[in-house]
Amino acid sequence: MLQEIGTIQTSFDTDLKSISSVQDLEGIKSKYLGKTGLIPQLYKQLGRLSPEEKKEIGSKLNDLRHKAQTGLSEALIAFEEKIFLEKSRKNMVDMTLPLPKAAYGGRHPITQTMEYLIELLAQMGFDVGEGPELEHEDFNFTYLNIPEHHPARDDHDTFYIQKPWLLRTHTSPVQIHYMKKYTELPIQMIAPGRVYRADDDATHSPMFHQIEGLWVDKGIHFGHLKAMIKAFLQEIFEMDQVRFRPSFFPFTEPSAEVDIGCVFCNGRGCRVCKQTGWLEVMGSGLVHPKVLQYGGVEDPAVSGLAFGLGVERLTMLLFRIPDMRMLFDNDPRVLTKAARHRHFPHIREDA
Ligand code: 2NM
Repeated sequence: MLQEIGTIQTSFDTDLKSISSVQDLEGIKSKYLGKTGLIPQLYKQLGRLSPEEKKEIGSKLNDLRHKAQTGLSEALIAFEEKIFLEKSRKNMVDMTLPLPKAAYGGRHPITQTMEYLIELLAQMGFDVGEGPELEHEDFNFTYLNIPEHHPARDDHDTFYIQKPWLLRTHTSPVQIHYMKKYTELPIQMIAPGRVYRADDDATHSPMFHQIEGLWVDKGIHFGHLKAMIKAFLQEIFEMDQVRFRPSFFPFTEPSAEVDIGCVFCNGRGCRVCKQTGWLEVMGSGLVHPKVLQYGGVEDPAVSGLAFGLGVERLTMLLFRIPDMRMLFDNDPRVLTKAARHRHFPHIREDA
C-alpha cells in the first residue's frame, strides 16, 4: 500500500503540472479526492490492516490527502492569477503611445484680425475707446453731420429699437463721446466694436466689426492722414502701393477712399480686384468742422483726421475667405484657417 501511495502522489504531481483550464482542475479533484476517487479508495482498504500498519499507513494517507487538497487549491489560485494577468495585459494602456490628435478651440479669424489691428494702432499711439451698441440717434447721426432726412437714417438701413434709440450703424458715436469727455489735446484714439446695418449678402452682414480712428490736434492736415494711413497699411500688407481716391462722407471734408495694390495678383488684375489691380480697404478724411464742434472742440486752429475700416473685409483678405457669410457659419475649416500673415498666430496642422 505504501508503494501505491507513492505512485498516486507522483501521478497527482504530474497531472497537476499539466492543467490548462479550471475544468482540468475539477477533473483532477474528482479523480483523486472524489467519492470514488483514488485516495478515498485507499482509505477503504485501511480496514484490512493491523492496528500498527493502520497507524503508519493511515498517517501517510492523511499526508497524501492533505497534499492533494492544498496542491489543488494552490493550483486554482495560481491559475486564476494567471488568467487575471493575461486579461489585464490585454486591456493595458500603453503610456508611451502618442495621444490621438485632439481638436481644440482657438480665436475666431475676426477676433484675431481685430486684436492684431488694435495692437498695431496702440503701438502707433492710439488709445482704445469704447461705447454702447445701443445709441441715441443724435450721437449716431446728428453729431456726425448726417442730416435729418439722409437715407442712412432710413428704417430700411438702421435697426431702430425704439426711436430715438437704435443699434449703432458705425463706431463713430464713441468718438463723439470721447471728444466730449477728454478735452485735452492731442486726442488720438480708436473705436473698435460691433455695428449693425440692415444688410445681408455675400459682402454685407447685419452685424459686423469696425475700427474707426480719430486724431485731433492743432494743425493736423491731409499730409498727416496720408502718412499715417500709408504706414499703417504697409505694416499690414507688406507692400507700398497705396492710393487715395476722392470720395464723400458727411462727417469728413475732404474725404478719401483708400486702395492698396491687389495683394492677390500684385496689381496685374484678377477676380478679387475685379481686374482693377486695386483693393479698397478703408475710408478716411479730415473731420468735418461741424463734427469737431459737436465734440466740443472750439478752437478753429484745431483739426482732425479720421479713418474707418471694416474688420470682416480685412479678415477676408488676410485669411483668403471669399464670402463674408463664411465668417459666421462656424465651419471648422474656416475657424482653423491660418492667416497668411507674419504677425498672426500659426494654426497647427493637427488642429
Ligand atoms: C470712415 C471714413 C471716414 C470717421 C469719422 C469719424 C469722426 F467721428 F471722427 F468724425 N469717425 N470715423 C470716418 C471717416 C469713418 O469710415 C469709412
